[in-house]
Amino acid sequence: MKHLLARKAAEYIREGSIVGLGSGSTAKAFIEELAKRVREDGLTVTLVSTSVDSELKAAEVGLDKYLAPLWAVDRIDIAVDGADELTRDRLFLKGGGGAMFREKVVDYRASTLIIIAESHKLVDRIPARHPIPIEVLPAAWRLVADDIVKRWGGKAVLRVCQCGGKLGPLVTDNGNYILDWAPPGPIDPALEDELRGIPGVIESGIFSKRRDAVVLLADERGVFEL
Ligand code: ABF
Repeated sequence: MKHLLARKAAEYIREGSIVGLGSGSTAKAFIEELAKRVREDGLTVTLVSTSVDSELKAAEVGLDKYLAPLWAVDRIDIAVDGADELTRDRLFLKGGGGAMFREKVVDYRASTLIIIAESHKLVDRIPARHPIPIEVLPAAWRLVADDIVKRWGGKAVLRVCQCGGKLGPLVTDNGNYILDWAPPGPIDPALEDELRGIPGVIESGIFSKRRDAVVLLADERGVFEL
């Protein structure tokens, strides 16, 4: 299903486009399908990535010569990214894989944003099944977690990983930590800005400002646009 979605999204890419590469397994499928289009249709593109992981994927499938650092481009024509949860009115929850900060930098600037997701990720309210990821300054994680829980309730925990054989905080591509916050109920989209108002918060996985995104979903019957 991820490849069906990825193939459909790859059809949107035009010659000469500056393309934002999302992160996660669905975005990686897109990178593979884009590589096929570049190979088979002789397409020339410029690629900016939202994570080291996606950059490595692009290099692995032969797209390395098209990669550019973010600072080298003056626009992003189209970005293709995944999501952990999404609603019909295009509120997205992202960051399960930890890359939401650069995803937001790229996705919010793209002239066209395409979100590709399997249909089970469509939910009535956010969050439904996942906590809300919040990227924080490492030194401030405890204070930020306390502030959030005091103000809105729920539970906020530091994301840890078994990295290099040692259990410790997960460090993002930007050198920060992530809090996973389970609020007591559904969130208001205004929370995206309110969270950013807390000193020490860098960015969250709440994406409420791309109501114009093209959303492609897939189930066993195929791909359809939301
Ligand atoms: C990315 O896609 C992340 O923000 C999100 O966590 C993820 C979804 O991953 P997957 O496609 O592997 O389900 O954009």
